[in-house]
This record gives sequence, C-alpha cells and structure tokens, in this order.
Amino acid sequence: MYMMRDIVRDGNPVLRKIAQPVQFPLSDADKKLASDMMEYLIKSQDPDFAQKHHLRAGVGLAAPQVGVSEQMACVLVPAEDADDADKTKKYALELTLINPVIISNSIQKAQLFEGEGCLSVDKDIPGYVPRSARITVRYQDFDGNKQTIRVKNYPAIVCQHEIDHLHGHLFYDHINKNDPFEKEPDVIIV
Ligand code: SB7
Ligand code: NI
Repeated sequence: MYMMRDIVRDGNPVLRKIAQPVQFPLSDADKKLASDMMEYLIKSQDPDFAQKHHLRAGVGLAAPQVGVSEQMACVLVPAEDADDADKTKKYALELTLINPVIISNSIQKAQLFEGEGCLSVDKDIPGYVPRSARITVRYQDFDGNKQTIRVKNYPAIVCQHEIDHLHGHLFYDHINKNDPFEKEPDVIIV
C-alpha cells in the first residue's frame, strides 16, 4: 500500500500536468491503483494505524499524487454522526472517480472555515478556497459505465479539490493573494 514516501510533493511536475483519460476495460495496473489509493484513505483515517505509520489523514487522493498522470481519484468522506440519520453509515461519500467531469456548478459558493490542506503540500497555506457549494459530476465506474452524482457542501469541496488535481491545480492557486481571507458574497462556510 502507499505510504507517505509514495506521495508526490509540490514541486514535482506531475502535479501540474493535465492527467490522461483512463482507458476501458481497466488494466490490472489501473485496478490496483484504484484499490491502493482507497486503501490509503481508509488506513489513514484509522487513528492507530495512521499514528503508527506516520500517515497524514486524507479524505481524498488523486492519481497524480502517487505519480500517475491519469484521470482517477478516490474520495472517502467520513459520516458525521451528529447530522447523519443513518448511524450505520461509515462514510458520507465513498467514491472512485474515473474520467470525472463537473457538468454543473451552483452559483452559491462554499469554503472550509479552516482553509484546505493537501497531502502533496507539506506546509499550511492559510486562506479561503472558494468552491461551488453544489456540483454535478459525470464520471465512469470500474466497468466504464457513465454515472452522474450530485454532491453538496463538504463532499462537494473534496470532489472539486480532487478533480483540480487532474487538471494540474492545487488548492492554494484559488486563494486570493492580496486578501487570503476575503469573504465571497453568498458563501456557505463549512
Ligand atoms: C481539504 C482537504 C482535502 C480536500 C478538500 C479540503 C483533501 C486533502 C487530501 N488531498 O491532498 C487530496 O488531494
Ligand atoms: Ni490534494
């Protein structure tokens, strides 16, 4: 499985490349990539395992972050028991996005009140990252079937962060340099 040493850091050109579309049927290498990326997220969210192996917890991981310039990303957002009716559900969103495209964005914005971080960026970069509050994503599943999903708020922010990686964008590209904590009009603070 992937460890922190496998995660590509800012400065490596692969993080700034436009990732290539994934071909179907999936190659064995692509199947392994998908399961290894998801395994990283699962293990990184297990406090004991993460501490023991010095993993930074992640809610998403994109293929360029492990050095593969392909349009694949995993998203694993833990369920918040507080406002989650189904207490048996471990994850609010558990998804492997292949060749994802955002086909619609809400006008309303959302931003994390503490800003964003990235497994590929070792330092804290303060500032708001304006995102769309709601998006519709078209992507392909493991069988190559086209799927459409609508997500909002935190899961939507994570999906946008991951899809950005497939286009060579990093979260801090979106921070207003002159006013990092500039508040957008009509924004949900998540
Ligand atoms: C905060 C963190 C993430 C997404 C959105 C807000 C994911 C961090 C892990 N990654 O670097 C994934 O690309
Ligand atoms: Ni990232």
